[in-house]
Amino acid sequence: MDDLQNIAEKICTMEIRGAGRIAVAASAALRDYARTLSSLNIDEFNAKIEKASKTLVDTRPTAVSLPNAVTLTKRHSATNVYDAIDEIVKNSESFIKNAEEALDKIGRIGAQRIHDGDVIMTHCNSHAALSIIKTAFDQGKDISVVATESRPRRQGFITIRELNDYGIPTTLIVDSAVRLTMKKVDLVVVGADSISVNGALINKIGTSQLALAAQEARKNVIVAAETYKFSPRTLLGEIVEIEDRASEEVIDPEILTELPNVKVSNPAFDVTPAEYIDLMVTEAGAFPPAMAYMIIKEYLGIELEI
Ligand code: RI2
Repeated sequence: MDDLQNIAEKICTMEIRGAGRIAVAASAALRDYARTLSSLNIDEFNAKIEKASKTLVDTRPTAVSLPNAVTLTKRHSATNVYDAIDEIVKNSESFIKNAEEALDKIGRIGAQRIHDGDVIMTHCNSHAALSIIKTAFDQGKDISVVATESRPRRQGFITIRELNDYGIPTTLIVDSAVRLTMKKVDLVVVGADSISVNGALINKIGTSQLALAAQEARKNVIVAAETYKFSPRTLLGEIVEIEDRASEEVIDPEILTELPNVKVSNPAFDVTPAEYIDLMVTEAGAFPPAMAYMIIKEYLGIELEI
Protein backbone atom coordinates (compact mmCIF):
# COMPACT_ATOMS: atom_id res chain seq x y z
CA MET A 1 0.00 0.00 0.00
CA ASP A 2 3.01 2.28 0.56
CA ASP A 3 3.79 2.39 -3.15
CA LEU A 4 0.16 3.08 -3.98
CA GLN A 5 0.03 5.84 -1.34
CA ASN A 6 3.18 7.27 -2.83
CA ILE A 7 1.64 7.39 -6.33
CA ALA A 8 -1.56 8.91 -4.88
CA GLU A 9 0.56 11.59 -3.18
CA LYS A 10 2.40 12.34 -6.43
CA ILE A 11 -0.92 12.72 -8.28
CA CYS A 12 -2.23 15.03 -5.52
CA THR A 13 0.83 17.28 -5.59
CA MET A 14 0.88 17.14 -9.42
CA GLU A 15 4.34 15.60 -9.57
CA ILE A 16 2.46 13.21 -11.83
CA ARG A 17 0.03 15.30 -13.88
CA GLY A 18 -1.93 15.46 -17.11
CA ALA A 19 -5.27 13.65 -17.33
CA GLY A 20 -3.76 10.80 -19.35
CA ARG A 21 -0.66 10.36 -17.23
CA ILE A 22 -2.55 10.23 -13.93
CA ALA A 23 -4.89 7.59 -15.38
CA VAL A 24 -1.98 5.39 -16.50
CA ALA A 25 -0.13 5.87 -13.18
CA ALA A 26 -3.26 4.97 -11.18
CA SER A 27 -3.92 1.86 -13.25
CA ALA A 28 -0.31 0.68 -12.83
CA ALA A 29 -0.38 1.43 -9.08
CA LEU A 30 -3.56 -0.62 -8.61
CA ARG A 31 -2.10 -3.48 -10.67
CA ASP A 32 1.08 -3.55 -8.58
CA TYR A 33 -0.88 -3.32 -5.34
CA ALA A 34 -3.16 -6.22 -6.36
CA ARG A 35 -0.07 -8.38 -6.86
CA THR A 36 0.89 -7.89 -3.19
CA LEU A 37 -2.43 -9.29 -1.93
CA SER A 38 -2.16 -12.95 -2.93
CA SER A 39 -2.29 -14.22 0.67
CA LEU A 40 -5.81 -12.84 1.28
CA ASN A 41 -9.16 -14.48 0.72
CA ILE A 42 -11.33 -13.05 -2.06
CA ASP A 43 -13.52 -10.91 0.23
CA GLU A 44 -10.52 -9.36 1.94
CA PHE A 45 -8.91 -8.86 -1.46
CA ASN A 46 -11.97 -7.09 -2.89
CA ALA A 47 -12.24 -4.86 0.18
CA LYS A 48 -8.57 -3.84 -0.11
CA ILE A 49 -8.91 -3.13 -3.83
CA GLU A 50 -11.98 -0.98 -3.20
CA LYS A 51 -10.15 1.00 -0.51
CA ALA A 52 -7.09 1.47 -2.73
CA SER A 53 -9.30 2.53 -5.64
CA LYS A 54 -10.91 5.20 -3.49
CA THR A 55 -7.48 6.45 -2.37
CA LEU A 56 -6.47 6.89 -6.02
CA VAL A 57 -9.75 8.40 -7.22
CA ASP A 58 -9.89 10.89 -4.33
CA THR A 59 -6.57 12.48 -5.29
CA ARG A 60 -8.01 14.79 -7.94
CA PRO A 61 -11.72 15.30 -8.55
CA THR A 62 -12.00 16.72 -12.08
CA ALA A 63 -10.22 14.48 -14.58
CA VAL A 64 -12.64 11.59 -15.27
CA SER A 65 -9.73 9.69 -16.80
CA LEU A 66 -8.78 8.77 -13.24
CA PRO A 67 -12.02 7.02 -12.11
CA ASN A 68 -12.45 5.55 -15.60
CA ALA A 69 -8.95 4.04 -15.46
CA VAL A 70 -9.49 2.68 -11.95
CA THR A 71 -12.89 1.20 -12.84
CA LEU A 72 -11.55 -0.44 -16.00
CA THR A 73 -8.58 -1.84 -14.05
CA LYS A 74 -10.24 -3.18 -10.91
CA ARG A 75 -13.23 -5.01 -12.39
CA HIS A 76 -13.01 -8.79 -12.34
CA SER A 77 -15.37 -11.73 -12.15
CA ALA A 78 -13.05 -14.13 -10.31
CA THR A 79 -14.02 -16.10 -7.21
CA ASN A 80 -10.44 -16.71 -6.06
CA VAL A 81 -7.62 -14.27 -5.47
CA TYR A 82 -5.18 -15.69 -8.03
CA ASP A 83 -7.66 -15.31 -10.87
CA ALA A 84 -8.67 -11.87 -9.61
CA ILE A 85 -5.04 -10.69 -9.64
CA ASP A 86 -4.61 -12.16 -13.10
CA GLU A 87 -7.65 -10.27 -14.41
CA ILE A 88 -6.59 -7.00 -12.82
CA VAL A 89 -3.07 -7.29 -14.23
CA LYS A 90 -4.50 -7.98 -17.70
CA ASN A 91 -6.98 -5.10 -17.40
CA SER A 92 -4.20 -2.72 -16.46
CA GLU A 93 -1.84 -3.88 -19.20
CA SER A 94 -4.57 -3.48 -21.78
CA PHE A 95 -5.60 -0.04 -20.44
CA ILE A 96 -2.01 1.23 -20.54
CA LYS A 97 -1.36 -0.19 -24.02
CA ASN A 98 -4.60 1.31 -25.36
CA ALA A 99 -3.78 4.66 -23.76
CA GLU A 100 -0.38 4.74 -25.48
CA GLU A 101 -1.81 3.70 -28.83
CA ALA A 102 -4.62 6.23 -28.48
CA LEU A 103 -2.12 9.09 -28.31
CA ASP A 104 -0.58 8.00 -31.63
CA LYS A 105 -3.96 7.60 -33.31
CA ILE A 106 -5.15 10.98 -32.05
CA GLY A 107 -1.95 12.46 -33.49
CA ARG A 108 -2.56 10.93 -36.91
CA ILE A 109 -6.27 11.77 -37.06
CA GLY A 110 -5.87 15.30 -35.72
CA ALA A 111 -2.90 16.12 -37.97
CA GLN A 112 -5.24 15.89 -40.98
CA ARG A 113 -6.74 19.16 -39.78
CA ILE A 114 -3.40 20.98 -39.65
CA HIS A 115 -2.21 22.62 -42.84
CA ASP A 116 1.07 23.96 -44.11
CA GLY A 117 1.67 27.42 -42.65
CA ASP A 118 -0.76 27.02 -39.73
CA VAL A 119 -0.18 28.84 -36.46
CA ILE A 120 -1.68 26.75 -33.66
CA MET A 121 -2.55 28.07 -30.22
CA THR A 122 -2.46 25.58 -27.35
CA HIS A 123 -3.04 25.88 -23.62
CA CYS A 124 -1.42 24.23 -20.61
CA ASN A 125 0.38 20.96 -21.38
CA SER A 126 -1.60 18.22 -23.06
CA HIS A 127 0.09 15.11 -24.42
CA ALA A 128 -2.90 14.48 -26.68
CA ALA A 129 -2.85 18.01 -28.13
CA LEU A 130 0.93 17.85 -28.57
CA SER A 131 0.61 14.51 -30.33
CA ILE A 132 -1.45 16.25 -33.06
CA ILE A 133 1.02 19.12 -33.34
CA LYS A 134 4.09 16.88 -33.43
CA THR A 135 2.54 14.51 -35.97
CA ALA A 136 1.73 17.43 -38.29
CA PHE A 137 5.32 18.62 -37.92
CA ASP A 138 6.65 15.09 -38.60
CA GLN A 139 4.59 15.11 -41.80
CA GLY A 140 6.73 18.02 -42.95
CA LYS A 141 4.11 20.72 -42.42
CA ASP A 142 5.53 24.16 -41.84
CA ILE A 143 3.77 25.01 -38.58
CA SER A 144 4.36 27.13 -35.51
CA VAL A 145 2.76 27.23 -32.08
CA VAL A 146 1.57 29.91 -29.67
CA ALA A 147 1.68 28.43 -26.16
CA THR A 148 0.05 30.08 -23.16
CA GLU A 149 1.90 30.34 -19.87
CA SER A 150 -1.06 28.67 -18.05
CA ARG A 151 -1.00 30.26 -14.65
CA PRO A 152 -0.82 29.46 -11.84
CA ARG A 153 1.39 26.37 -12.27
CA ARG A 154 2.80 27.44 -15.64
CA GLN A 155 2.47 24.09 -17.37
CA GLY A 156 3.01 26.13 -20.55
CA PHE A 157 6.71 26.02 -19.67
CA ILE A 158 6.63 22.22 -20.05
CA THR A 159 4.97 22.69 -23.44
CA ILE A 160 7.49 25.22 -24.77
CA ARG A 161 10.41 23.05 -23.68
CA GLU A 162 8.89 20.01 -25.36
CA LEU A 163 8.17 21.94 -28.57
CA ASN A 164 11.60 23.55 -28.53
CA ASP A 165 13.29 20.17 -28.20
CA TYR A 166 11.18 18.90 -31.09
CA GLY A 167 12.33 21.80 -33.25
CA ILE A 168 8.89 23.42 -33.60
CA PRO A 169 8.95 27.25 -33.69
CA THR A 170 7.03 28.41 -30.62
CA THR A 171 5.90 31.70 -29.09
CA LEU A 172 5.14 31.90 -25.38
CA ILE A 173 2.41 34.32 -24.29
CA VAL A 174 0.90 35.20 -20.92
CA ASP A 175 -2.68 34.06 -20.50
CA SER A 176 -4.07 37.56 -20.73
CA ALA A 177 -2.60 37.95 -24.26
CA VAL A 178 -4.86 35.24 -25.70
CA ARG A 179 -7.50 37.52 -27.27
CA LEU A 180 -5.01 39.95 -28.78
CA THR A 181 -2.91 37.12 -30.21
CA MET A 182 -5.85 35.13 -31.59
CA LYS A 183 -5.85 37.30 -34.75
CA LYS A 184 -2.50 35.79 -35.75
CA VAL A 185 -3.58 32.22 -35.06
CA ASP A 186 -5.23 29.76 -37.48
CA LEU A 187 -6.67 27.27 -35.03
CA VAL A 188 -6.69 26.21 -31.39
CA VAL A 189 -5.77 22.69 -30.23
CA VAL A 190 -6.25 21.78 -26.56
CA GLY A 191 -6.53 18.66 -24.44
CA ALA A 192 -9.27 17.50 -22.06
CA ASP A 193 -9.64 16.49 -18.46
CA SER A 194 -13.29 15.51 -18.86
CA ILE A 195 -15.97 15.72 -21.53
CA SER A 196 -19.58 15.58 -20.46
CA VAL A 197 -22.46 13.95 -22.30
CA ASN A 198 -23.62 17.34 -23.65
CA GLY A 199 -20.22 17.80 -25.34
CA ALA A 200 -18.92 20.38 -22.86
CA LEU A 201 -15.18 20.33 -22.30
CA ILE A 202 -13.65 20.56 -18.84
CA ASN A 203 -10.00 21.49 -19.17
CA LYS A 204 -7.30 23.68 -17.57
CA ILE A 205 -8.54 27.01 -16.29
CA GLY A 206 -8.45 29.52 -19.12
CA THR A 207 -9.43 27.08 -21.87
CA SER A 208 -12.86 28.67 -22.19
CA GLN A 209 -11.22 32.05 -22.80
CA LEU A 210 -9.27 30.59 -25.72
CA ALA A 211 -12.52 29.15 -27.07
CA LEU A 212 -14.40 32.45 -26.69
CA ALA A 213 -11.64 34.41 -28.38
CA ALA A 214 -11.40 31.80 -31.14
CA GLN A 215 -15.10 31.98 -31.83
CA GLU A 216 -15.00 35.77 -31.97
CA ALA A 217 -12.08 35.58 -34.43
CA ARG A 218 -13.75 32.70 -36.38
CA LYS A 219 -10.96 30.22 -35.70
CA ASN A 220 -11.57 26.50 -35.20
CA VAL A 221 -11.18 24.86 -31.80
CA ILE A 222 -10.07 21.22 -31.78
CA VAL A 223 -10.10 19.11 -28.61
CA ALA A 224 -7.73 16.15 -28.40
CA ALA A 225 -9.11 13.51 -26.03
CA GLU A 226 -8.82 9.78 -25.53
CA THR A 227 -12.25 8.11 -25.24
CA TYR A 228 -11.58 7.41 -21.54
CA LYS A 229 -11.80 11.16 -20.89
CA PHE A 230 -15.55 11.15 -21.56
CA SER A 231 -17.63 11.06 -18.41
CA PRO A 232 -20.33 8.37 -18.09
CA ARG A 233 -21.59 9.84 -14.83
CA THR A 234 -22.72 13.00 -16.59
CA LEU A 235 -25.30 10.78 -18.26
CA LEU A 236 -26.88 10.49 -14.82
CA GLY A 237 -27.06 14.25 -14.51
CA GLU A 238 -23.92 14.53 -12.45
CA ILE A 239 -21.90 17.73 -12.80
CA VAL A 240 -18.11 17.46 -13.16
CA GLU A 241 -16.55 18.85 -9.99
CA ILE A 242 -14.07 21.65 -10.54
CA GLU A 243 -10.96 21.19 -8.42
CA ASP A 244 -10.08 24.10 -6.17
CA ARG A 245 -6.38 24.15 -5.40
CA ALA A 246 -4.34 25.80 -2.66
CA SER A 247 -3.80 29.58 -2.56
CA GLU A 248 -0.01 28.98 -2.37
CA GLU A 249 -0.09 28.20 -6.09
CA VAL A 250 -1.24 31.76 -6.77
CA ILE A 251 0.40 33.98 -4.15
CA ASP A 252 3.20 33.74 -1.60
CA PRO A 253 1.50 32.75 1.70
CA GLU A 254 3.54 35.36 3.58
CA ILE A 255 2.16 38.14 1.40
CA LEU A 256 -1.32 36.79 1.94
CA THR A 257 -0.92 36.99 5.74
CA GLU A 258 -0.33 40.74 5.33
CA LEU A 259 -3.68 41.07 3.52
CA PRO A 260 -6.41 40.09 5.98
CA ASN A 261 -9.19 41.30 3.66
CA VAL A 262 -8.02 39.25 0.71
CA LYS A 263 -8.80 35.64 -0.05
CA VAL A 264 -7.67 33.62 -3.04
CA SER A 265 -9.80 31.51 -5.32
CA ASN A 266 -7.84 29.01 -7.40
CA PRO A 267 -10.11 26.89 -9.61
CA ALA A 268 -7.91 24.55 -11.66
CA PHE A 269 -10.36 23.94 -14.54
CA ASP A 270 -13.17 25.61 -16.43
CA VAL A 271 -16.03 24.53 -18.67
CA THR A 272 -16.20 25.27 -22.40
CA PRO A 273 -19.70 24.70 -23.80
CA ALA A 274 -20.04 22.44 -26.84
CA GLU A 275 -21.01 25.32 -29.15
CA TYR A 276 -17.48 26.72 -28.90
CA ILE A 277 -15.88 23.46 -30.03
CA ASP A 278 -15.59 22.45 -33.69
CA LEU A 279 -14.16 18.96 -33.39
CA MET A 280 -13.21 16.35 -30.82
CA VAL A 281 -10.39 14.11 -31.94
CA THR A 282 -10.35 10.71 -30.23
CA GLU A 283 -8.56 7.47 -31.06
CA ALA A 284 -11.89 6.26 -32.46
CA GLY A 285 -12.19 9.14 -34.91
CA ALA A 286 -12.99 12.83 -35.09
CA PHE A 287 -16.50 13.83 -33.98
CA PRO A 288 -18.52 16.95 -33.36
CA PRO A 289 -19.10 17.47 -29.59
CA ALA A 290 -22.80 16.62 -30.08
CA MET A 291 -21.71 12.99 -30.47
CA ALA A 292 -20.31 12.72 -26.93
CA TYR A 293 -23.21 10.44 -25.92
CA MET A 294 -22.29 8.00 -28.66
CA ILE A 295 -18.66 7.86 -27.49
CA ILE A 296 -19.74 7.19 -23.90
CA LYS A 297 -22.18 4.48 -24.96
CA GLU A 298 -19.92 2.76 -27.48
CA TYR A 299 -16.53 3.02 -25.81
CA LEU A 300 -17.17 3.22 -22.08
CA GLY A 301 -20.58 1.71 -21.45
CA ILE A 302 -22.97 3.48 -19.16
CA GLU A 303 -22.36 1.07 -16.28
CA LEU A 304 -18.94 2.64 -15.69
CA GLU A 305 -18.59 4.44 -12.36
CA ILE A 306 -22.34 4.26 -11.69
P1 RI2 B 1 -3.23 15.12 -21.43
C1 RI2 B 1 -4.05 18.66 -17.67
O1 RI2 B 1 -4.45 18.81 -16.35
C2 RI2 B 1 -4.40 19.84 -18.54
O2 RI2 B 1 -5.64 20.43 -18.19
C3 RI2 B 1 -4.45 19.18 -19.89
O3 RI2 B 1 -5.11 19.95 -20.88
C4 RI2 B 1 -5.19 17.90 -19.54
O4 RI2 B 1 -4.68 17.51 -18.27
C5 RI2 B 1 -5.04 16.79 -20.52
O5 RI2 B 1 -3.69 16.42 -20.62
P2 RI2 B 1 -3.39 18.99 -15.12
O6 RI2 B 1 -3.04 17.60 -14.64
O7 RI2 B 1 -3.92 13.93 -20.82
O8 RI2 B 1 -2.20 19.76 -15.58
O9 RI2 B 1 -3.63 15.33 -22.87
O10 RI2 B 1 -4.18 19.72 -14.07
O11 RI2 B 1 -1.75 15.08 -21.23
